[in-house]
Amino acid sequence: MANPLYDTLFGAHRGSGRPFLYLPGEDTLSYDGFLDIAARFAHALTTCGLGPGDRVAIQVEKSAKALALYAGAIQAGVIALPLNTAYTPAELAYFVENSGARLLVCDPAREVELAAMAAGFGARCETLGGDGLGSLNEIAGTMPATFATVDREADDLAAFLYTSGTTGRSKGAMLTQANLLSNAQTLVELWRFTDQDVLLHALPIFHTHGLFVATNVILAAGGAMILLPKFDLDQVIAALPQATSMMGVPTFYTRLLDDARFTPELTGHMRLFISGSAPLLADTHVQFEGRTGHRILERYGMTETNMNTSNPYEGERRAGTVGLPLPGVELKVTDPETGAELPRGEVGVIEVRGPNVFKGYWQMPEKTAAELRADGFFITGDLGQQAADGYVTIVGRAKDLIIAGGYNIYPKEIELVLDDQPGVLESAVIGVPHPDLGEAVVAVLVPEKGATLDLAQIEAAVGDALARFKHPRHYVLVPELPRNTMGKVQKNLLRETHGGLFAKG
Ligand code: MLC
Ligand code: AMP
Repeated sequence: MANPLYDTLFGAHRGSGRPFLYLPGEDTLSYDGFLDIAARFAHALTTCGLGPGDRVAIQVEKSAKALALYAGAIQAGVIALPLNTAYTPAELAYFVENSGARLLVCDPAREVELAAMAAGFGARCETLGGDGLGSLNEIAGTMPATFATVDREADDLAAFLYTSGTTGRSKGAMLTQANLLSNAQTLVELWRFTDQDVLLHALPIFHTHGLFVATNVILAAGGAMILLPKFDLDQVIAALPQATSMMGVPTFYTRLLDDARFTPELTGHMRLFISGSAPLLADTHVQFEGRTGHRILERYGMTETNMNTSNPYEGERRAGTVGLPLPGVELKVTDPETGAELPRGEVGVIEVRGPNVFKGYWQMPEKTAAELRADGFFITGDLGQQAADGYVTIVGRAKDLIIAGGYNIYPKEIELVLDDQPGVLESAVIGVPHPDLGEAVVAVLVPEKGATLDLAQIEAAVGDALARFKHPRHYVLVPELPRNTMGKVQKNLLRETHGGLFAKG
């Protein structure tokens, strides 16, 4: 095949006459209509000077056109770099510079603040709004609806997804065509997706879950999606009767369970509910089954590896576990100190190897070497155990990471900003249990001797530097941080002390 990812996910549906996107309040978009738009975007990218292997940074609202831009990039052999719409200009500047993107596509409302930054890094800036309008759309609109698909090898890069790290510096995870394709095909089979499926899609499309799991799986199956701009309870409940399946982060399911309209009558026709990106409490799993009769299928993945494990479609969906390694994915649990494989049942770091595992971090060979072993095993940083019958349970994290509403937040990134503020001697950022988001960010600050902290100024500085979802929801002032004999801050003690901050009631 000339371009395995494009040909399989997109090109194969030319002439199928099937629907692809149901867009509430708008006309349904067929695969053919979608592929026409994608081809126009492929031309637009080429017209903007991008060729195979170049990067396009994309920070746009969720829409059919945004998905078509992703498809067009793959067709043109351009590496797509989707970015969270919450990122600040300061965060975006890092991504554009680090990736060497030749084009930044942003919302028309942000063009003024971003164009000069992009130009500073030699990148062009074009726009695409949530309504599908913008300068890139205007260029695309003048282009033909067919495009000669650019040849790509399975090992060529298809996308970069930036993921923060424990050092506070984001890394571009390089994903190949084969990474994305193999995972989508495995999941279609495992989860029994067909062209009769209609997936309720309320996730953002700038992360693995919404783009490479939800969208790619539906594309590989030739099914359709109800594309909602975001998770909105009323819209989700209104759309459920037309759907056969849904994917979401645990917050989606706890919010649905909190709503009296979420009944067995509303969900009786559904084939499948899937959860991932953050731990689904066993209690939520049980409550969900009690309410709807459906057992949520929980799976486990990450940016660098796409999906690693899943509970079975048929067979036991075991609450509190993330199921079994996917076909073709090897999983082992190792000693965090020595890297030696541990016997089944023991807790250690989860490592995975398979066609799903990324190629490394963009231009960061030392960081790649620290996490991706020479033998191909990726060290996930998640702590877990595998039972004798193969089921994997995640029990914690070796990495200092907070997951709020399915978004990863690395404390170091926030601590670096806080430590820079006037009067702050040092800081420790922790995640504490939160009834809606799973975890919420709390900043523990130690003022310099005699200093009075100006929290409004600190919040403003955090606001300039970091996306809203990373902002501490609460600040605590303490005279000193608890440390162990090695001088390391004992965040577990801070979590114990402040764990009840957001308790219900
Ligand atoms: C929004 N806010 C968040 C937040 N989402 N804060 C912390 N964590 C989040 N996840 C902020 C908003 O900016 C807003 O700020 C305030 O919280 C209230 O917003 P909201 O309207 O209540 O939030 P909502 O828009 O409903 O979003 C919550 C959410 C959303 C859970 C629906 O965050 C979401 O769709 N999450 C999915 C993330 C995801 O797709 N993760 C997959 C990563 S891939 P203000 O200004 O109002 O105070 C991955 C691999 C894998 O992990 O395995 O899948
Ligand atoms: P990201 O790097 O944003 O893709 O996030 C990946 C991380 O999310 C993993 O390393 C896990 O810590 C977490 N994660 C994903 N799925 C699950 C799950 N089902 N249960 C617990 N944690 C999960």
